[in-house]
This record gives sequence, C-alpha cells and structure tokens, in this order.
Amino acid sequence: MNIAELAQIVDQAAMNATATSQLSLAHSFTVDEAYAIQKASIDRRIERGEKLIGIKMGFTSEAKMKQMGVHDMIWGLLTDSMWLEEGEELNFDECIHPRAEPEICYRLAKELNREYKLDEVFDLVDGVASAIEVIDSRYENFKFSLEDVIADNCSSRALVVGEWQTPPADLNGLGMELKFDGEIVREGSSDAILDNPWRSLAAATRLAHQYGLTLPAGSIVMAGASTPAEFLKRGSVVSVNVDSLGSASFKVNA
Ligand code: OOG
Ligand code: MG
Repeated sequence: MNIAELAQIVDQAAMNATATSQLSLAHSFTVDEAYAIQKASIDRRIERGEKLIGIKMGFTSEAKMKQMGVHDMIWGLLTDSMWLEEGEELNFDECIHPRAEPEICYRLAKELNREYKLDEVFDLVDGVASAIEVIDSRYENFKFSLEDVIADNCSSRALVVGEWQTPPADLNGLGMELKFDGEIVREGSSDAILDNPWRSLAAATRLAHQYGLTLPAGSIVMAGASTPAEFLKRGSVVSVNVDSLGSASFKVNA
C-alpha cells in the first residue's frame, strides 16, 4: 500500500472528472492511513497553488449515514478551489455525479490550535451561515467504505456559504430546506446534526487537534448535512434556506 500512489488516483479522478474504482477493493488500509492518503491528495492540490480554507465534517447526521451506509463521523479538508461565490455557476462537466446537501458553516474568530469542548466552541467563532455542500465521490456509483471516503477527502467538491450572521447561541430547531429551482427537494432540522450543530464544531476541533492541524482565524468549518444529498441537475438553481441564518444559492450550467 503506497500512500502517494493512492492519493494520486483520487486526485486525478477529481481532476479528470472520471470515476475510479474503490481503493479498498484492491488495497487494504486503515482509517489512519486513509487520512494520510487524504492529506497527500490535498498536498498535491496545495502544490498546484490551492490554499487550505478550512475543514468539513461528514456523517454528523443519521440521515447521511443511512443514505451512504457509513456509520462513523469523518472529516476532510477544504481548499479555495472548492469555494463558489453566492450565485456563481458550477460547471457540471467538471463533476462526476455531483450531489448537493444543506449545511451550516462556521467562521473561526481565532486560530484553532487545540480541542474545544461543547461549552467553549461559541467563543471560537465570529460568524455562522447557511451553506450548501456539493459532494462528488470519485468512486463509481458513489459507493465506498469508510476508509475509501476518507481517502477521497470525504467526497468534497464545492461549497457556497450565505451571508455571515452573528453566531446565535442556540442553533437547535432550525428548519433547513434545499431547493432546486425554488422547489423543495430535501428538508430537515438542524437538530439532525449531532442533536446540536455546535457539537459538530467541537468534534471538528478534537479531530483537527488529534491530526495535528492548526487553522488560522477566518478559516471555515462545515458542520455536515442535516438531510440526505440530492443529485444535481444541469441548468438548475440550487438554494438552501436555514431558519434565522438566511439563504445561499448557486447555479449549475446547462
Ligand atoms: C461523504 C460526505 C459526507 C456530510 O455532510 O455528511 C458529508 C458523502 O456522503 O459522499 O459531506
Ligand atoms: Mg457535507
């Protein structure tokens, strides 16, 4: 098992927008090795000039775990090439089989360099926003094991973040809607995210610390989706609305 080689496979699958077979079918590797593959694949992006902008949490809701058949929390790295401006177009031709999901995003007020407990995380952020994540597994049929999806940087492809809001102390009970061309395609509650979306941020600080990652102030953390993801369609306008946090949207090219 060669970490650099496997990192190259997922990186190139993403670059060429061509699905590859699950790494775990031909190689056996542990969760820790999967994170090493993930890091090596993102290091390749960084060498090409991309910048790390934050981290994403995955499988923080039962809805997502059920949809994908994976039952452990995961985390991945976000770079500036994944950032879509509000209203910007996502090029469907540069994706494999993209799906969208409704999320909540945090902005760090200060450097993240340690683990924060649930009752401390509020002080770590200066903005909270509604967000959409576009995931696009590099594996055929969007099928993977826990190790596969970690190695593939947790399927991350793109994200759009709405206007930053003053962080509300309570993020429970917020309705979250994902719409395609104004029609609701997925709806859920923020409670689905670990029973309290702040818990996802606390988990992110624990995992970042565990893997020796420090993030500068201004970095972002995606909390993970509250509903299953929905396949994107060419030409649609995709939007999210989260109660009290507002909306965010992007377009898919025709
Ligand atoms: C893995 C990514 C999971 C989330 O928000 O739970 C994730 C996948 O579903 O392909 O981003
Ligand atoms: Mg997600």
